[in-house]
Parts: sequence; structure tokens; C-alpha cells
Amino acid sequence: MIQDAETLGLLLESIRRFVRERLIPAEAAVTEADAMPADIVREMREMGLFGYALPREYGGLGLTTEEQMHVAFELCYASPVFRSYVGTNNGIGGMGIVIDGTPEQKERYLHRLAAGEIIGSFALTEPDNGSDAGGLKTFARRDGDHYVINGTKRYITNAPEASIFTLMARTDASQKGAAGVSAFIVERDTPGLSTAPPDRKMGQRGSHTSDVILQDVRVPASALIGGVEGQGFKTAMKVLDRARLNIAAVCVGIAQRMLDETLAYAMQREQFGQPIAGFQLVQAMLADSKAEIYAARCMTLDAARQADEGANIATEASCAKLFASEMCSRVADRCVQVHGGAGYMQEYPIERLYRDVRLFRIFEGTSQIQQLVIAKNMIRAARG
Ligand code: COS
Repeated sequence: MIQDAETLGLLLESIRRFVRERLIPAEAAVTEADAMPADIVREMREMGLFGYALPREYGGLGLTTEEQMHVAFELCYASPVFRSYVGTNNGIGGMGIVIDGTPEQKERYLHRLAAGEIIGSFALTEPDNGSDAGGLKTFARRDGDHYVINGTKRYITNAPEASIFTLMARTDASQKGAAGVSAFIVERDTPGLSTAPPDRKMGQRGSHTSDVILQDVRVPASALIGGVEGQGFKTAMKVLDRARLNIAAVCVGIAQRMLDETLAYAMQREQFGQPIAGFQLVQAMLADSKAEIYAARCMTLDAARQADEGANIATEASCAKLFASEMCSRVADRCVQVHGGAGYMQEYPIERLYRDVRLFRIFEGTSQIQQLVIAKNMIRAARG
């Protein structure tokens, strides 16, 4: 749903300009330094990008799901690390509070998340539990008016920068699966919480992940999201439904960038006496990429519209994430191929983007998990 086409158009135009004038020129330096420049963070704050998906009453831009997709298409025309920096506040680090938080929790955190004064992070994955999220072992023991949390979280995006964590922990030891899991908001400066040094990754330099270690971390009972035990897995899944759709939009944006870079290269690179764009085998790679990006874009917008109408889009979000992330890898591979030897060199952005986008088939649910979710939901629907 588009609330006001003119206002959205102005926002998208300002993001498009910001991406081309500020973000793309900064990509190489961000990769080199593995850090986000302070002036870019400040500008993203001023543009409201830390809270574009958060409700207006808490200082966010209050965009609908469909509008958020358009923002992601534009923003992710630059390296995905910029979106990643603002993405947790709008997505996995803030949405649990928006969807299931108590009024007090919303009041306490959402204003600051929307303003970009603090970074929110989402801590679900553990050393022994990735795809099997319901089997997580981090334990929160009730102690009077508090919980005492022990465990380790792994590969947590923006953990080194985060001020708060939406953190899933088991509160009922007798329940081995999803039913015993609760969600908490844990503040970074709580004694016993520490983060490990940032992980060394294949790509996405400038966006950081790390372990989060909890040793007898004492949080008040008011930190329990929604104030109800045993709902944390469902909160996490609801957050992931939205996050998966967001990743589909991210894939569309960056795939379009890779294809545009590649088309420009193919039109100026000459072999056998003519630009390689004139060769039909190159054209096939360009055309397949164009068609697949278009398909992913349509899927993403359709699922977003359904979400705005209040539908349960768990299946559609998984379909979009599955297709778009696989599409993005295929496009990246073809783009390297069209670049030939140059595609393997760091001189051209395609080498870096190829490594960056490999993550999309893995995080926020692997392609195989998306397949399981889709098939499980199909079977459930068929049973009625
Ligand atoms: N929205 C709301 N509730 C949901 C839900 C959703 N999208 N998906 C599942 N649930 C509910 C189920 O309805 C069920 O509730 P009841 O027991 O009351 O019926 C409960 O959650 C457990 O669901 P299920 O039995 O399907 O859970 P499983 O343990 O089988 O796990 C998968 C399902 C594998 C799909 C889940 O663990 C998963 O998504 N894993 C991947 C995790 C992931 O994406 N990690 C990425 C890192 S975080 S960035």
C-alpha cells in the first residue's frame, strides 16, 4: 500500500541521490577500513533511515511494507553494508518490540531506535543452533523480579555496535523445543554481557557480526517482551517473516546495481572488433538477469501488498526470500562472467559484490529452511 505517492517519490528521489553521490563513492573506503564513516551514519540519521519502518508515533517514518520495499530497492543499489547498518533497527532489532512489545517497552526503546541514537540487534543463533532455532540453549532463570541469563549467541549482526539486543532464551527447561523459548530486551551495559571481537567474513566488510556472551546477566522481569513467557519463538518467527521479505528487496536492489554495472561494461568492452554486448551469448546472460530481477521485484511487492492488507505472509516471504536470494547469486555469477578476467579483480565493484551477496542465501534462514517453511505451510493449508 502506498500512502502518498508524491511524498514517497520525494523520499525515494532523495535516497537515490544519496546512494549515487555519497554511498557508492564511499564503498571502497568502507571495505578497506571495515568501518562505517561517521559522516555517513550522521546523514543516514538525518534522513530518517534508522526508523523508516518504525511507527510514526515513536518518531519513525511509518512506511507501509510496500513502501519499505521501495526504500530497500533504492538503498541497496549501493553496497548492502549500508542497509545492514540501519537495517537491524528497522527490522530484526526493532520489530520484535513493535510487534509484541508492551507499551512501556515501546516507549523506552522505539524513539531512540527510530532516531538512530541506539542500534538494536537480534540475538537468536547460537554456536549449536542455527537452522534449528527452536533448540536454542541460552537459559534465562527466573529469580524473583529478575531473570538471570547465561549462554552464547553467534554471528549477531551489528552486535559490536548495538545498545540493545532482542534476545531469545529458554525459560522452561522442561520444554526442549520452541514452546520453552522467551524473548527479552537486554541492554548492552548490563553486567555480564560482552561481545567478542568482530568475525572475519567472506564479504560485507563494514558490517560487523560477533558473538554475544552472557554470563549471569541479570535483567528485570520487565525486559521480557510482551511480559509473557514461552512466546519468544513466535516473536522471532514473526520478526523473521518481515525480515525475509526485506532481504528479498535487498537482493533486488543490489542485483539491479550489478546488472547495470555489467551492461555498462559490456557496452564499452570490445572483443573481436565489437562491444561484447553485441554477442548473443553475453546478451543471454544480461536478459536472464533482467527477467529474474523483474520476477523477484514483482514477488516482493506482491507479498508486501498482502502484508499491508493484514494477510499472514509467512509463505510468501519465504518464497520471495528463496527466489530473490538465489536469483541474486545467479546474477552476481553471470556479472562476473561477463566481466571476464576483470570480474575477478578488485578494481571492479563486481568482485566485492559477488562475495557480499553470497550471504543472502544463508542468513535470516537458509534457502533450505525457506523450502521447509513453504512446504510445511502448503501441507498445513491442504490439511485445513
Ligand atoms: N509466525 C508465527 N508463529 C509461527 C511462525 C510464524 N511465521 N512459524 C512458526 N510459528 C509457530 C508455530 O505455529 C508453532 O506454534 P504452536 O506450537 O503453538 O503451533 C511454533 O511457532 C513452532 O513452530 P514449528 O513447529 O514450525 O517450529 P520448528 O522448531 O519446527 O522450526 C523452522 C521451524 C525450522 C522453520 C524455524 O526454526 C526456522 O525458521 N529456522 C531458521 C532460523 C533462522 O532463520 N535463523 C536465521 C538467523 S536469525 S537472523
